[in-house]
Formats: sequence, C-alpha cells, structure tokens
Amino acid sequence: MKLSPRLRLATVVPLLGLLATACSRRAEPQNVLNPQGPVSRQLDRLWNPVFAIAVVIFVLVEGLIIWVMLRYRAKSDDDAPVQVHGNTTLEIGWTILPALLLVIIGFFTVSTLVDLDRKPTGDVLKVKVTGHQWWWQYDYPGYKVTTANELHIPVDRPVLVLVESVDVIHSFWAPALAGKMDAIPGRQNHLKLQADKPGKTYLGQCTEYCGLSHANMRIRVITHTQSDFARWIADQQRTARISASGEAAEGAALFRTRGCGGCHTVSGFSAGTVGPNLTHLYSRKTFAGSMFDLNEQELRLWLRDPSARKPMNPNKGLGMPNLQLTEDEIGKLIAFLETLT
Ligand code: HEC
Ligand SMILES: [Cu+2]
Repeated sequence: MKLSPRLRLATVVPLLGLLATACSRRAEPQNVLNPQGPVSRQLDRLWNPVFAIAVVIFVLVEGLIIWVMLRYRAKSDDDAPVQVHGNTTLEIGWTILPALLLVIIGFFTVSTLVDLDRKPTGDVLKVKVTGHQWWWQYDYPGYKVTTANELHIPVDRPVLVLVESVDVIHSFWAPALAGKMDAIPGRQNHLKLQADKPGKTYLGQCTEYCGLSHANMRIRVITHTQSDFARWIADQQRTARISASGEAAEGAALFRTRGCGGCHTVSGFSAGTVGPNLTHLYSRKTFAGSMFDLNEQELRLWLRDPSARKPMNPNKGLGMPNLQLTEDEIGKLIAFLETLT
C-alpha cells in the first residue's frame, strides 16, 4: 500500500505537533515528573523503575520485530520461508518471564498504594476539600477557617486532605505534591500531601469531568514556613471589618439588598454557602476557580455578567447568576469587596 504524499503529510504533521507540545514550558507547573514533597516523591520512586523496565521491553520487542522483518523478508514472489512449529523452551520462557516481572511490579505498586492510603500521624494538618461546580472550598476544621480556590499549607508538615463534593464527582490533583483523589458526593475520601519548599505556588486542577466549566476549576497550593502559615491562619480567623461610612459602606448595604449575602458568607455579616466564602477575598490572588487575577477590572467584568467570563449555567442553579447590576452598584460593591482583606 502506498500513501499519497498529501495523506502522508496529514499523518505526520499532527504527530509532530503532539510531540512539540511536550516542550511547552507552560505545562511545567503541572509536571508529574518533578515531585516537590515526600508523597509525590514516593510515587516517583515507583514510577521511575517501572518506566525503565517498560523502555527495555519496548526496545527489545520492537527491535526483534524489526530484525525479523528485515532478516526474513521475502526476496522474491516464490520465496517461501522455512516452516517451523513451536519451540517449547521459548514459549515457557516468554510466559514465565513477563509473569514474574508483573508480580514484582505488582508487589511494589500494591505496597506503595497501601502506604499512601495510611493516614499520617503526629503533627498533622487537617484540611477538608469540597468540590463545587466549578470551584474548590477549603475548610481547616482545627482552626475554624474557610476559604476557596487557594489552598495554603505549611511546609514539612503532613497534610491530611479530606475530599468531599456537594454536587457531582470531581477529582483533586496537585501533581507536584500528590496523586489524584476523587471527590464523590456522599462520601469522604482522604489524601496525604506534603511540601518541601516555602513560598511556592503549585498548580493543579479538577481531573474528573464535571460539566461546563470543568477546565476552569483550578487549584493553587501555596506553601508557607510554619510561622508564615500561623500568621495566615490568624488573619483568616478575623471576622470581617465592615466599613461604617463611605462607598464601601454603601457597597456592604447593596451586598445584602442585592442578594449576594444569600449565597456568600462574609463572617459576622452574611451566611450564604452557595458560593465561595468572601470574608478574606482580598487575601487571595485569583478568583472564580483561580481563572482570573483578583483586581478591580476583572471583578467589574465578573459582576457585569459572570457567565460571560466563565461558562456556567445559572438557569439550572449552577454558578453565579447575572444580577443586572448598574455600573454605580458595581463600583460600590467592589469598594466593599476590597475591604475584605
Ligand atoms: C445564587 C447565588 C449567588 C449570588 C446571588 C451571588 N453569587 Fe457570587 N458566586 C456564586 C458562585 C456559585 C460563585 C462561584 C463561581 C465559580 O467560580 O464557578 C460565585 C463567585 C463570586 C466571586 C468570586 C469568589 C472567588 O473567590 O472565586 C465573587 C467576588 C462574587 N461571587 C461576588 C458576588 C457579589 C458581589 C454578589 C452580589 C451582587 C454575588 N456574588 C451574588 C454564587 C452567587
Ligand atoms: Cu470538577
């Protein structure tokens, strides 16, 4: 069979394109092969030898196939090869060897799985992660802190992540720090996670298709020294200071009358639980599933029409509805939001 030059091009170009994506520096923050903590390192230590074994077998098998193709190709039309039937030694060999290899790989895989599943002991930080369509909620039950989208952890301290969901199945994955864990409504899964280096932001995202904005349900894990983390927790524990006068005060009043407080908690002020807790919104760098940088322009676009910025389905109760705010109301609401530090 001969491929036409055009067909050949149509096959090769997409393959080269795929190959080139491997060079993307932008993908690097979610590189699984660059572990940044003991849990992901343990996964890496299992993966590396299995990959090496797979490469050896691949080269061996493919090499043999190519060698046989070249060595025994028909030299002319009536060149029939010598007919052979079976070779007991070979057949026993290539049954036992792979089986043995699989048993060895299986042993190390299962023991790693069992080990990863063991809950950490000692000075453990517990964080409850809850998947929502399409953002993440983080609760620190030991500290009575609730935040969204940006997960803050101290370094060198094991974190026990309790993974839940309020709607559909999501999956929590920060590749630099640990493997994936499904967030399943009605049950609680757990995941161990630990980071080495402070002052880093590790990216991740939801890895179980969960509807319209699945791709916009991103994760940021921000690491701190122990003392910085204590400071962050103390900041998060403050109740919001609500301005008594000026634009921010007008914004606070609108926050109530325009129904924001029915969906969003601002501690000591409103108690909604449909959307992210906004008590310390301005302690975050991003919003809406970490899609946008947190600043006035982005917030203005968001409040004008949330679904125009992030695909959601407010008609079905999913995501934030368009509240038909005037530019004046938006300005005041932003002035209020900016006080939520
Ligand atoms: C019907 C419920 C509902 C109402 C009412 C509502 N929101 Fe939201 N809001 C949400 C949901 C859900 C999200 C999360 C959207 C996402 O990221 O997918 C959100 C996200 C936000 C965010 C981004 C928070 C973050 O950290 O990601 C801000 C800011 C916000 N809303 C402000 C407001 C303001 C101001 C009002 C009132 C004008 C308001 N919301 C009214 C449901 C609501
Ligand atoms: Cu999801």
